[in-house]
Amino acid sequence: MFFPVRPFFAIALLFALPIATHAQTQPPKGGETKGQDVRATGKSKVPNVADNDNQREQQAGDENAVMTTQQGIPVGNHQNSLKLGTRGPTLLEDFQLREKIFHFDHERIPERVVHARGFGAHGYYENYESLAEITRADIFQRAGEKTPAFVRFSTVAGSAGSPDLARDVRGFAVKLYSQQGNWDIVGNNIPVFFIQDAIKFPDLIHAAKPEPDSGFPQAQTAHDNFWDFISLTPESMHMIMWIMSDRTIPRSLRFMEGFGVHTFRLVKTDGKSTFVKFHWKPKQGLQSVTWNEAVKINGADPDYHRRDLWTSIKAGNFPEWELGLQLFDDKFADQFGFDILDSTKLIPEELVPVRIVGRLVLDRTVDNFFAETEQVAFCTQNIVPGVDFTNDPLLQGRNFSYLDTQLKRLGSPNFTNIPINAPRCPIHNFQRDGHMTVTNPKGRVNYEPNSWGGGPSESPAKGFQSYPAQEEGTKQRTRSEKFADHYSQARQFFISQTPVEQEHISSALVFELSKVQRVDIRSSIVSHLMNIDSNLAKTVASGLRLPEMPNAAKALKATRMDIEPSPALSMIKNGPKNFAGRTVGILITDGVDVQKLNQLVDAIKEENASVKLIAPQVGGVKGNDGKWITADEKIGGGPSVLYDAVALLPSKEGAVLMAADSAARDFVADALAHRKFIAYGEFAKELLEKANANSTNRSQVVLLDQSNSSQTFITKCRSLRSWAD
Ligand code: HDE
Repeated sequence: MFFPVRPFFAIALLFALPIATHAQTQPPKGGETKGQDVRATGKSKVPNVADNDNQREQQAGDENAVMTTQQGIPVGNHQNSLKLGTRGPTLLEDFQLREKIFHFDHERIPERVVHARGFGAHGYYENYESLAEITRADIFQRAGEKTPAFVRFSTVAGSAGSPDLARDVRGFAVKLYSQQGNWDIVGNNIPVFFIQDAIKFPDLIHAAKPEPDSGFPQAQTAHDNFWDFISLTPESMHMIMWIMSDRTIPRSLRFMEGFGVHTFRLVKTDGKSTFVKFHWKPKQGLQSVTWNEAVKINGADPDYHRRDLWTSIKAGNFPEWELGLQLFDDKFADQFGFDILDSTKLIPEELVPVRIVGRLVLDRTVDNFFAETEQVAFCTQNIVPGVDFTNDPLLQGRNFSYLDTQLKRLGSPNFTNIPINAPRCPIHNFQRDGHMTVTNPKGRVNYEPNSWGGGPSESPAKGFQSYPAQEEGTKQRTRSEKFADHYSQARQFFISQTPVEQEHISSALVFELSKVQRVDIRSSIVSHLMNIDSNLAKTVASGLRLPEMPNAAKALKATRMDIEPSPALSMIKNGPKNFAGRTVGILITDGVDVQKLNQLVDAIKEENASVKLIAPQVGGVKGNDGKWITADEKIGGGPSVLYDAVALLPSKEGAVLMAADSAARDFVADALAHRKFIAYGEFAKELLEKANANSTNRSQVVLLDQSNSSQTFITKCRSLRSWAD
């Protein structure tokens, strides 16, 4: 039996040792790589294999526990079902077989109706300062206190097996296991939403999901039904600007912001309330990929985001976000031109600054994907004393939906007892029984009040108290006047972007609408764009070759042209200041200049970035010092779209081979087209020019001719992409 070494192990080796010392003169032999999955332990373990009935089977020994059935009965033979003779029919009495197949048949639970594809990790929230002057929420009382957290990131539209780089909003759901119960901030990586009222959510999702007759397209909004719904829902225009921007194709889950979206309340001990919007700001800085890259990443590595999060946590590069609060009072709310209860609007940071109050660190991967990531059940209704809802009609609807959906998915009201969902503080109540009860309450009392003198009772002082907001009005199905401006903030978002980002928005719109077959839907979207920015509308119309320019859509409220740009809304203006956490893919061949390679690797590691070595074969190459260097990927298996920057270090002979190899030429051509920084050794010039004429004259390309040129390359990499070329 051959257990291949996993890529993580190879990477771990690469970082554990400098290249020169780790190199050996011969390629590693197959036997040296034997072992079980080493991702978790880093240790390899050869199973206890014994001969049995002429078959090689694993048997219990010193290291392995005795296998049992679910009932605890020790298993004597796990390779064969019980048959009559060697070739006879299988016997119904084989309880082992029946139990195993029965369990397997029921391994799946319904996937989430939205946000089905997700990835989670454990960590903690650390509070920087006491916020007792704003809220009584326990986690905010003491500086330096850590609260355990679990975060699940997700896409929205695709099913559980869809690719990570779909153009889509990302879910950013945080469960905080506070001493006063679980608090879930179930947010997204975009601060606004498509619709203003929860009653439209099923329509939005039906329109976005695969069309009901054909069952496609999967994980894509580029189809008629989605854009038809959008063209008839002008309140979605602000969100459309965001989803057509690069925010919906993040480079990594580590490089995106998170937002609570709705306005909530923080309530302090004396009952005073402050409105709040929650922000998660990535310490790693913001970064996205281009659409062409996203499409190629989906083919090369559909698990790109989850693999990135998993490997960086395993490598000890724990991603961090700072929690920011936008705090404001009723006076601000009344004066603000938009309704703070309208989730299609944001409050510009220039108007209400974001106050940083703590950090969220993800430092532990899950042990089991199903038990934790799949079974985690977020509910917007999970709030703690000191936090409260507002009347945002979207939030009010969500508070029903999440509890309801968990029952469908997890099958029992006892889902709160599953370890990932269970609070980490004492639970005392009389909620009892039901499917899958795992608690075993003692005694006769199961109601309150009782005169037996047992059981918990309420505490007005310690317990949750709803903020006593004054409410009155006529029962009606209408929206507030203040929700009516659908275009002004869409415009503000667009004019806050750099020209490169604006170009990406218009290209995304052209791409998506080109997949829409009905010309009237394309034209209708352009008519909405006219209310946002006439140049954007014209660019999209000409990109679609619309037969004629439509009139601007009829607006409930005219777009405000006086709103200033908000620089905080641009990703490029808020990129990282360094290259930490990013990856350089280095193309090497036999005869690679080891000194140059080591210099480059050192400079990259100095920046807290990482390296992947790509070679003609995954087994590796022999350096110019005669020693062996193990590769992480084979050329073609590690296209440049998987890396943030690339380096080309073929030997003279290797360069000739690479220039004739289409995968190597694509490696370079893509890196050039995606404006990545490229370092190259003297022999790679021809390869670069084969991929794109005159490419060596571009400022994104750095010749590694002196010892400090590795540093020059890394310094350039800090701006992530060379948009100027
Ligand atoms: Fe959700 N949403 N949503 N949503 N949502 C769900 O709950 C819903 C909305 C968000 O990683 C579901 O457990 C309604 C806004 C995230 O497990 C469901 C409305 C925002 C996740 C549901 C919204 C979100 C969900 C599906 C309109 C950003 C994934 C499975 C009123 C602030 C959580 C589930 C995870 C999941 C309903 C709108 C974020 C059906 C009715 C706005 C991050 O309950």
